[in-house]
Amino acid sequence: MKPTDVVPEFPADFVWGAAAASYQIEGAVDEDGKGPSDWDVFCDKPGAVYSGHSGRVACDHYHRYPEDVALMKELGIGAYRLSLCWPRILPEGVGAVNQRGLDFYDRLIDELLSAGIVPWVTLFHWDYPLALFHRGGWLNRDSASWFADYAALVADRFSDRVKHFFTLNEPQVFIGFGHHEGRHAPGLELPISEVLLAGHHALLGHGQAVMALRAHQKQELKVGLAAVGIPKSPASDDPAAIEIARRATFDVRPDSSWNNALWMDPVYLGKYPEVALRKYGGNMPKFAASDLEIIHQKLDFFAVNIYHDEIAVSDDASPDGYRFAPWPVGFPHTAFQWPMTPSALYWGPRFFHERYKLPIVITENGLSTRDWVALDGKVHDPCRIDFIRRYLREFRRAMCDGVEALGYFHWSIMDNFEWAAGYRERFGLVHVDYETLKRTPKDSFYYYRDVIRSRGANL
Ligand code: IFM
Repeated sequence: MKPTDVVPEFPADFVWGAAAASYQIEGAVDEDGKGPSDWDVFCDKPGAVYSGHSGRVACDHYHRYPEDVALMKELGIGAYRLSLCWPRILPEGVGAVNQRGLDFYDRLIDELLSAGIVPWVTLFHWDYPLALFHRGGWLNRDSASWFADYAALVADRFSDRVKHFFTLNEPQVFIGFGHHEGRHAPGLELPISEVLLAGHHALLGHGQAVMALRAHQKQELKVGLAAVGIPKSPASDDPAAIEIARRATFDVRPDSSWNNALWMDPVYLGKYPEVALRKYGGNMPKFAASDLEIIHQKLDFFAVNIYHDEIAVSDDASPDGYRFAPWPVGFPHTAFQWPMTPSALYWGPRFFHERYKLPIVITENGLSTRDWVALDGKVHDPCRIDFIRRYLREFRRAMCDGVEALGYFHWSIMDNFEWAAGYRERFGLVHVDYETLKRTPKDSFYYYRDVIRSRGANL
């Protein structure tokens, strides 16, 4: 696919944003009454996290948020996607409320609003209350109600000032990595039937949380769920190739929770995909039909985190009729070894919009690079500039081809704790020196600032 040569401006009301998540930047893991999360203990497990890193201090955003919000203001973003640390607010996950935790988010939200930045709040971005893990976590069906009670509390406290909410971030990852592959907290390696059960409860929690948010809203809220989307792109513009890619995008792999439709269809269409029922067979959880009614709440946008795609090509020898093309030798990859595939921001929005018929918000997109502060005191990250340019041109092309899109959040506003990869992977527009905690805007920060200012005319 060739990017379009002329990229028109993005609409005036397009939301330009950047994102981060509580455990990845806040630090202060045992301050002001916060309870422990599963990530706090997972990081203590030898070998679980690169070089024994943890989110104990992270970017110290908990104390330095005024400086970070000032940087966001300088960047010119209209919105910042943050997450709330559930055990900071409810140390045991349910029950007693930690006032000082709520106060922190009050301060942060007010600081954002006074800088003219709209907070888009994710309820759960992986730091799960340890006390609830001890009660079975997402494997316990009650987890859905625990999550909904937390959502109600959040709406009571913040929805006078926060209008945009996401329930879950990337269920594929906290269920897949966390409960199947053991690579993330809580570090479980369960059989697929248990994994699907935990996933079902998480989706039920999403549905109940949407209901709770709306029941407790102080203004009309806009609510979504931020799943990972790994689109499968066609190898050419040939309609048959596009059809293979479309089918592959919504296919499921029987031994893994890493797919799109398993998570998206129940939420947006009110049913598990037929292909999931067929391929998972008896491993699918048993549940009452009313569960799907709860999961299938009306949402205001289709939020999706897209980093790369895979190229699906026809293959008569495969039972599914396709396979993924290998990347050619020397194909560009990020520091994390993720392929650099701008077409993901064309085909992802196109296929997801076609199937789910909601306006698209890209809630995460970005890359890790090996950045450092150069002798001139600056951080030169030409790869990130090129990445942003290429991906946003493709997103704009999808919009030109009829995809309704509301916004784009770059991941991430600043370098941060990249889960099992610790601080090795730098995803930020702002460099963080983890010894001194000094922030240095990278070259890409200024490039993205100009993208925002020009509404994409400089892409
Ligand atoms: O850092 C993560 C984020 O927490 C969830 N989405 C992907 C990012 C990069 O791996």
